[in-house]
Parts: sequence; structure tokens; C-alpha cells
Amino acid sequence: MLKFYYNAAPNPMKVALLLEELGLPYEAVPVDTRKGEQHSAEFLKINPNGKVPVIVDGDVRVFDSNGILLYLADRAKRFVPTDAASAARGNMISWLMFIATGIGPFSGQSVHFRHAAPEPKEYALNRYDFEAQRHWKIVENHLATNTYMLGDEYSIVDMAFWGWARLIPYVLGTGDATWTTYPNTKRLLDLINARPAVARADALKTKHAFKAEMDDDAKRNMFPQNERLKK
Ligand SMILES: N[C@@H](CCC(=O)N[C@@H](CS)C(=O)NCC(=O)O)C(=O)O
Repeated sequence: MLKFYYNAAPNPMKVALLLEELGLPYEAVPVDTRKGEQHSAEFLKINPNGKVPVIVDGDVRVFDSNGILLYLADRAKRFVPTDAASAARGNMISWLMFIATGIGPFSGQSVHFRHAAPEPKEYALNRYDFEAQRHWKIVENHLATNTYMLGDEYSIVDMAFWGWARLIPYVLGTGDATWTTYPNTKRLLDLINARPAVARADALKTKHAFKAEMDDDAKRNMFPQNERLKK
């Protein structure tokens, strides 16, 4: 059976949503990143990048969330335009990579500098907050004239969007006021949240007890770069 290495963070949750949408049987394998399980020699054999998500299905291993979405959707021929030469496929790849290389990394760094980095952090926070906002505004404007990220059809790009969109208030530090600036984003988020597959994906995290405390040990595991500053 397909093994899905995960925790409850945005990148694994996108994949959980697709697995549930496809109705694929899978075994969810928790990787407790606050305990440092992503750095174990055993896990690094599965994902040399030491991060979740990863899937292993027979002799196929795919790591990196957007790569996994594309692999599973292509294989199932669902939630993705399948004609490799079509305009629809080009559009899908553009938006999927925009989320993979822009929305995800800038939102992730915005979270880090806003909520975890020590002072002084004004320069870095300003840069990542600016870029996170710039990327989310592109999505917001796009959704003013598109029901879903690819127009009329729900796709893996919406699942990639969903993983991060529900965290925008935390990413941008703007709380409930966020949605007055991002009404179209909220509309799509609500549309996706109403899908039964979302409830099933979200139920996953209740099946395993992940470490909740961000103590010194968890910080060492999550932010190993800081050890260099102590030397
Ligand atoms: N580009 C990767 C990023 C994966 C990633 O950053 N995963 C986080 C959880 S969302 C993680 O494993 N963090 C643990 C760590 O960085 O040590 C993807 O999209 O899958």
C-alpha cells in the first residue's frame, strides 16, 4: 500500500487532500519534525531533502509536495489537464510552479521571520512579508475572474493553494482582517473547505500525536542553522 510520510504542516496537507480526493488507500506514516525524525539516516534514504511530504508506492518514491501532486494526478488522470501540448496543461504547470517556488517559500519564510527569528529581524521580515503579500495579491487578482485557480475546474493547483491559503492570517500577521484584503482568496478557500475530502484530510492529524512544544530541542531540530551562530 502507498506510504505517505507526513505531518500536519501545509506541504504534507496538500498531498493528504489529493489522496482523499482520489480515494486512494494509503498508510499515513507520521514524521515528527520537532523531535528531529526528518534527520534520521533511515528517513534521509527516503527523502534526501529531510522534509515531509514523501510518498513511497512499491518501487516508486516521490518527494516534494507539488511533485507528488503532479505524479498522483497524472497517474490517475484526474484533477489535471492531461494533454501535454495543450494550453490548459501549460497554464496548470505555470500556476503549480508559481505556488511551489513563490507562494510556499515566501510564505514559509514570512512565518519564520515573523514568528520565530530573533531580533534584529526588520530587514528580513520586511523582505519576506513584502514578497508573500506580492504573491498572494497575484492570486487574489487572478481569482477575481476565475472560480478556481485554473478557471472552471477544481484541480491540484487548488489543493496546492489550499495548503497555504488557510494560513494567510498567520503568514502575514494580519488576523481576521486578512480576508477584507483577500476576499476572492477567501471565497475559493471556503469553496474547497466545504469539500468532504478536506474533513478527511484534516482528521489525519488527530490519528497521531505530534510534539506540540517548541522547546530548545525542537528549535534545534527545526532550525539547525542556528547552531552555527553559537560557535
Ligand atoms: N519543497 C518542499 C518543502 C517541504 C517542507 O518544507 N516541509 C516542512 C513541513 S511543511 C518540513 O518538513 N519541515 C521540517 C524541517 O524543515 O526540518 C515541499 O514542497 O514538499
